[in-house]
Amino acid sequence: MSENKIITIERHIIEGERAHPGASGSFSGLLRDLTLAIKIISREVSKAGLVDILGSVGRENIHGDEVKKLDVFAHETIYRAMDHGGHLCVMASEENEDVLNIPEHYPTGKYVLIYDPLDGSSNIDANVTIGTIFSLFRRVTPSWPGTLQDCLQPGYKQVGAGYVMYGSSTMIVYTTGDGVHGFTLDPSIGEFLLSHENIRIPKRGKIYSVNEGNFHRWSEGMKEYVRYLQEEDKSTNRPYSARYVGSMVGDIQRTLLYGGIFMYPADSKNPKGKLRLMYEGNPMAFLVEQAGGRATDGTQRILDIQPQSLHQRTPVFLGSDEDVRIAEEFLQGKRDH
Ligand code: AFP
Repeated sequence: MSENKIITIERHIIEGERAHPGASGSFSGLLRDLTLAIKIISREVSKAGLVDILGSVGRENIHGDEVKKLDVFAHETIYRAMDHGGHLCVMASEENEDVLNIPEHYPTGKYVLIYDPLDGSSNIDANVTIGTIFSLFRRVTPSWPGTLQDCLQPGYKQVGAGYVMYGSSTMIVYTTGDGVHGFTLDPSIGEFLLSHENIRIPKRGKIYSVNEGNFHRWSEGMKEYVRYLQEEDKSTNRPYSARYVGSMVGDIQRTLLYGGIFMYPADSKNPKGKLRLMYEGNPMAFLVEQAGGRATDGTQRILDIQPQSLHQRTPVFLGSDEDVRIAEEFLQGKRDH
């Protein structure tokens, strides 16, 4: 008989919290609420090609209800699942300009949730992997209500982070600072079961992931690095293979499991990069570091960046420790081959 234990995400979270004496259970409660939202979003995503949900906001479905775009649906579902649990003092969503307040008639708690409800949305219509990304902080202001100040914390202060991948199956991959663990949804029982315990990213990989269509907008160092990856050299496993989904969750999932490097550098069109520090950079950097990898903006650790605004952008270089270090050397002009 197989000795593998069957562990639901709920039990994993509760056992994780038990390891911290004095924990109130609030953190488990909020992850449980988030898991519910994720199941609802997963259900809608899996129907995306079947039902009339892909229309733009404002169109009506056959019932005469307004049809919401899937990203708006995901944004609202997470808010509605999380606003009344009493665990959060404020939220911020990639879909919303300002912070999202907890309604006055609900209790507030000590945590802050920052989320990208549906990342990679340009892939929805093609039925290609998309995801949800989330980041959790402890509040820094003393009492109700939470404010922008609670959100604008550097990534090293995250108490939890993760992503959901709506792919061939739905997975949650998360960390609370104690390794990275992956759970796969068994749709027949509606439970996420532990499928990838303690994910460790290889020290060096052989895959690079970047939107190479931007090549002519890159710095010389960046161009040189990619040329280096394409060169033939058996001793360093080059040339690397190129893979790019265009959904960060898909590209990061592969990078966590197989190693290599995922990049979205600064370029002449986006001098600060394209990806958002709070919604994409911080949570993915926390996961990659927890899996033993490295996450920088080319010069600085992403988790050390002090955010100035909710939607600020950052270049990202995430992946195997050795690969990201070599990329940094090229970007900083310390090597050219
Ligand atoms: P969308 O949600 O607008 O599709 O953006 C996805 C994303 O933020 C991230 O998931 C991808 O890695 C990256 O942008 C893709 O950007 P490019 O299309 O410029 O390569």
